Amino acid sequence: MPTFDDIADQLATQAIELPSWAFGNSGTRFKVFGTPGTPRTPQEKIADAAQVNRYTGLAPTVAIHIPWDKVDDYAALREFAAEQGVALGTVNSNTFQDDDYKFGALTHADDAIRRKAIAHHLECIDIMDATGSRDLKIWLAEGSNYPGQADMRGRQDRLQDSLQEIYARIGDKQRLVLEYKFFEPSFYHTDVPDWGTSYAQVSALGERAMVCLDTGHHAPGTNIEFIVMQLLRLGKLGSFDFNSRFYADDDLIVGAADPFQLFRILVEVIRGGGYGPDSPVAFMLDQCHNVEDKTAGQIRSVLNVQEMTARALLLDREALAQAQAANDVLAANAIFMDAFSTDVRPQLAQWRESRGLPADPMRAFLDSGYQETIAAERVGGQQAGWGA
Ligand code: AOS
Ligand code: ZN
Ligand code: ZN
Repeated sequence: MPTFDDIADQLATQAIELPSWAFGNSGTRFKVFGTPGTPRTPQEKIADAAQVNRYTGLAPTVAIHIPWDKVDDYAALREFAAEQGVALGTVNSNTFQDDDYKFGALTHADDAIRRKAIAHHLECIDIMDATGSRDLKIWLAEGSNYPGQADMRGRQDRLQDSLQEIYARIGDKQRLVLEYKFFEPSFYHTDVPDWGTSYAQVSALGERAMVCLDTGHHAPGTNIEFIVMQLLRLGKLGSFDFNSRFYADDDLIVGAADPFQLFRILVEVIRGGGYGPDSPVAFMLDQCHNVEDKTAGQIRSVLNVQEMTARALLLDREALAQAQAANDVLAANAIFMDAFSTDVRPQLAQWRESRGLPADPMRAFLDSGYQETIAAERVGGQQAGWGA
């Protein structure tokens, strides 16, 4: 098995993008609870995200969401982020909160509505130009609730037409990532329900169009690491939305519900060349903190990803390959489980200190008094956008 020293440098390149909406109040359709200190502006969300990076060194970028993070001057927002020590990352579009999109947006049969949805994405790309963002992330809430309600085939064709127009405006150094989700808010059919549909749609666009895999967007029991392997094999895994779940799209802290699944996913990411500074795979979080403090919740999340990455890097791949070749089922499984069962926390603490970071980032953040300060200063924090 490799030693911790063997993997230390690889850990140094880890970067996890935080979603601005994780810092806003969120909840379910039953209740959105307010948390003291919740940001009131995009700038305050970015300031909180910068705290996560300050104590962990793991989160150098913040994803924004349009219109939740709409401002007059995006170049100034970019400047503000830089002053806080972070950069603006992925721009997320939104076609799910407008009455016009009740029966679809990029798939709508009415051309005027489809054009409006395309125009929104072109505006997002203008924003990316100003913020210096690389990725446009598209998640579509479109679909139908009842058999017979919609012409699924026609919608698929219109989706491709719409994406072609959006992709034509994507710059040379920019990318389009298309997220899939098997249900919700539509319950009968969803227009981009699975990786295969996303793959088919983005493959028809070109090489700067990729798939976004949200770990909460699969049917229970789905072997997500298999999908990770396949998309990496096909060169089309663009990004992750990491979170964890017990039931559906719970958006809980990554690694909380099923740490072993996170480990298995990261093993395939590393195996397929999806980890490291030259990899095309963006690690992002897509989470909501409904009842816990948000900045601390984001710190817990990135630390969970780091811990599981370290364990996955420790996997003895040579020994595993030998056991696999010999069809030694139990030995192969034991090698796999040895890496998963390794407690890397003491070594990670030392590793952080050797790089000028607090050994215990959570403790350091809690001791800093930041949470108490924002709780006292900020009154009337913003809702993330969900659960209204
Ligand atoms: C929705 O279920 C998706 O996970 C989206 O990725 C995400 O939460 C949204 O794009 C935020 O705008
Ligand atoms: Zn997502
Ligand atoms: Zn989701």
